[in-house]
Amino acid sequence: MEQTFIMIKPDGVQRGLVGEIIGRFEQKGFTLKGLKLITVERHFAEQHYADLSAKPFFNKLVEYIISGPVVAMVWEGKNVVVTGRKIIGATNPSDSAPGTIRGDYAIDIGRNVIHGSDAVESAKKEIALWFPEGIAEWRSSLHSWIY
Ligand code: RTP
Repeated sequence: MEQTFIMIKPDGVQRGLVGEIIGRFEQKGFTLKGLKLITVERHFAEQHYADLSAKPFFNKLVEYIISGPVVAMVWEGKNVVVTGRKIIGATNPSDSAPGTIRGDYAIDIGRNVIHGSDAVESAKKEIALWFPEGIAEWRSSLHSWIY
């Protein structure tokens, strides 16, 4: 079953949006497979965003991610990578549709509340980076009829 990596960024944690965000993924029908509150070091944030290291906003982005604890999660379900990105909304909150997380809770691209993997391959890499201890296997009996 497909998995994605979702991170509630420091502004989302500080604004008390953790419960709301988790609720949206739960209500959609996805399964929570990994969850932790963690403050990461500069080197780790740089590794997570390595693909963006040439961008002019890279340093600002890294400062933002290490500015406080984040909530790192693994969510599982059919097409969860693409659907997760839809639930999150466009990168720039000015373009995010109302009803999406960024559309409802963010204004500034530099404080856009949440990250979600952009492809199945990057999800695998990000899950391995953020959960080197592995993900415990469990399956809700309620979910057997959803897929
Ligand atoms: P994310 O990785 O956080 O889910 O975001 P994304 O795929 O939607 O967007 P991406 O282009 O990968 O950018 C990663 C994060 O960098 C910050 N950003 N700042 N012009 C700027 O100041 C700027 N552009 C991007 C955002 O926090 C974005 O989510």
